[in-house]
Amino acid sequence: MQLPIYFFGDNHFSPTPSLSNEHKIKKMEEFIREIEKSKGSIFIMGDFFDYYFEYNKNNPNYFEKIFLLLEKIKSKGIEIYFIAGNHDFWIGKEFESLTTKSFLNDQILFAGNKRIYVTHGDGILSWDKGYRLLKIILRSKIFRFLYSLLPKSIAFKVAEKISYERKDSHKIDNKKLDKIHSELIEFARSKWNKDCDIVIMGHYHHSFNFNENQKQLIILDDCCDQQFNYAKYDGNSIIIKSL
Ligand SMILES: [Mn+2]
Repeated sequence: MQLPIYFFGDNHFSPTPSLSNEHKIKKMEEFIREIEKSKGSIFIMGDFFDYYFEYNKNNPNYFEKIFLLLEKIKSKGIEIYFIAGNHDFWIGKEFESLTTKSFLNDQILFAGNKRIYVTHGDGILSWDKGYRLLKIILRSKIFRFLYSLLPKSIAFKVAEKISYERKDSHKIDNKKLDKIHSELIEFARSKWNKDCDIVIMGHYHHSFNFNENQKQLIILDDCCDQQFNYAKYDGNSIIIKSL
């Protein structure tokens, strides 16, 4: 994996055209201009798409513009890694071919002199039990096959509904936020104990950093239409930046 590595995610690019989508694309183009000289790799941390389902045949490509952006990045000699989020785990060969490598599960990176644990961040919390089961069902081959048989217009409506409800769950108060952070710190400690130095995740749509004994937990903020938040790892240390 080429250094530096740029981590970002939660762009939530929508399959339907919108002004917000156009702003996000502009922000991402700005990001590409920023990184093209230093080459390296990008690591997309999931929920890059708000909804993504790839059909084996007659796949409607809602994301032509986004695919062109990825091709542009690749053409500049930058590697592209992708880890699935809770909105975009139904990727297929077409999307994968645009990336250097795509992953459906958490990864440990050995790059530079740190070990980095990368996760989207969903399904970690103690009260996510029901969701963890749902996650297994939704990702199963059989569910995916049955879902692919639905008329595309209906499949799309179902997905829009799920997507909306999932996003709603991000509206939380401070007390809940503290509880979330303390659980994520516990999660990070379990990875630090297994020799990882940095645990990085997205999903929570806000920024949070925690250091302990030279180990780091980084929760990255999202890439919305106003701001493109990312982390740059040069092989020694990781810094949080935004455009
Ligand atoms: Mn997510």
